[in-house]
Parts: sequence; structure tokens; C-alpha cells
Amino acid sequence: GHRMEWTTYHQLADIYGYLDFLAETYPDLCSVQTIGHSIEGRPLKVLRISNGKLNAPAIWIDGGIHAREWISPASVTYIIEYLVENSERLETDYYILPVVNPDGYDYTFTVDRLWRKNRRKAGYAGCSGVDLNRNFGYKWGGKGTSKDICKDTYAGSKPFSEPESDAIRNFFEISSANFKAFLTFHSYGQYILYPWGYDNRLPPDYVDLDKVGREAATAMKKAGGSVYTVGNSATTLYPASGGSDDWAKALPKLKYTYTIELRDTGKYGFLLPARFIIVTAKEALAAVQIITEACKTV
Ligand code: 0X9
Ligand code: ZN
Repeated sequence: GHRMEWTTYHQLADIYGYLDFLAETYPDLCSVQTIGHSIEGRPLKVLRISNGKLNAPAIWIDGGIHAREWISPASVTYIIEYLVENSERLETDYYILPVVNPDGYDYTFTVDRLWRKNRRKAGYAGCSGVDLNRNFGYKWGGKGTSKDICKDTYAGSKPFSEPESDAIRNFFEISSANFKAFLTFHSYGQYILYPWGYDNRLPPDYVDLDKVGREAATAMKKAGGSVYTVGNSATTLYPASGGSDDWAKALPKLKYTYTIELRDTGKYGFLLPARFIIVTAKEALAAVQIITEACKTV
């Protein structure tokens, strides 16, 4: 394993090398668990950061479910670095999967910078890939999804048909962690989105999600200067079903579920230059800190 810096975007092997470095260097704080494998056989590596406090609230953070959204894994690894370097007063356990879609991520470095989906092969040439953020099992196959494997929002053949989404489901089924929040980082648009995403409806506790979301937006502005729009996913952005966020919100006791769309608002879009990594990641970290505090009083 090895250290990391945030002046360029890193390939998958670098990100995995960094997770392994942390587990080697801080064995009392960090451990790496492979929760499954991608469709092309790459490991799905989750970093657990915990100082072993009993019954601590737990937060799930992921990135890179969409291959081309490079600022997401970059920001998530920056958050990891901060949490590890400031672990003295850590009262929360974090489970962090920086790259949900490692095959797609690799493909954006080698073949097609704007690839979104995973790398499932179609039965014929030309099209491939499932949108992993349409493949989760809550309200699967509804609005904002496609049955056509050639489309960027192809939901897959059935709920959790993909090893990447299935590994996350399985991890939550067997984990004994006390999950209170589920944060999934995307780009772009600068939004803090809460459920539901499948349709124009609100969960019963949406007032709490909205309030904490607005607190997070304020902290993000202070941290890096960007304005983040807070709201219900389906109304603020568009309806799209089978997302990981809706599935997580439907789990018992998991309250604070957000999709955070990082920088920018369209000038560079998915091609955000690397000089914006650190400032964007500082904004992302500010959101994590606000949500961490909120979880302590659930
Ligand atoms: O469409 C998506 O999956 C997300 N936007 S992105 O541009 N990064 O692809 C938004 C997902 C919001 N959540 C749900 N609709 N469930
Ligand atoms: Zn995305």
C-alpha cells in the first residue's frame, strides 16, 4: 500500500493501494474488507474506520457507482484521509466503498471517459452495461429507467441482477453495524437529494432530512464556496427508481439517506479539472461532518 494526494485523479489500483496502506499503517483503526466482486472480477473494497467504541452509530459512504463521475471517488478518498487523521475523538463508525463500479471506472481511464454503467456484456455486440443506480430492489423498474441494454439508464434484468449492487445488499444483511446514514456521492449539479427518488413522494420524516440537508448545504458553502440545492430527489432532479438511496431509506432504522451531486453545475460537468478536487472534497467532507452530528441524536 501507499499514501495518496489529491492533485490528480487516481486509477483504481492507486485507490486500492491507499486503502491497503491505511489498513497496514493503522490496524487499530482501519480495516479493509472485500464485500464481493464486480462482474469482471475486481474486488469491491470497503474501508471500515472505527476505534472500537461499542454501539457506535455507523455511516455508510460510497462513491463511483457511475464510472465517469471521477470527483466522487476522489472526494470520498479525501474524506477517508481526514477521518483517519482526525480519529482521536471519533464516535462514529464509517464503512466506505470509494468505487462501487470498479470495472466502469477502469474503463473510463482506458477506453471511454464518459462511460456510466457497469461492464456487463450484452448478448450481442455494441451495447453493454447496467446502470447500477437503477438496479437496487426498491421500486425497481419504474420511472426513469430503461429496459434497453443500450441505454444509459438500463435497470438490469431483475433487481440486484448485478454483483456490485448485490454485494452492497448482502453486506447490509450480514453487517451488525448500527447504520443511521447512507451517503452516496455522484456528480454533477451541486445537489443534496433525499428520498424518494422513484416518484414525487416524501418519506414521513422528510422534515428532518430537509433540515439536516440544509445545514449540510450551509456548511458546504462555508467550506468551499459552492451553492448546493437541497430537496427531494424526484422533484428537485427527476424521478428515477431502483436507486441505492431509496433502497437504503427503506431499510429499518436507517434515517439519513442522501445522494450528493458534487461540483460543478455544468461548465465542465463530468470533466471537472483536477485542480478542483480538493475544494470540492472539502465541501463533501463538510456535509459528512454535519450528517455525522445528526446521527448522534437519532
Ligand atoms: O440519475 C442518477 O442516478 C443520479 N444522478 S446522476 O447524474 N449522477 O446520474 C441521481 C439519483 C437520485 N436518486 C434517485 N433517483 N433514487
Ligand atoms: Zn451519478
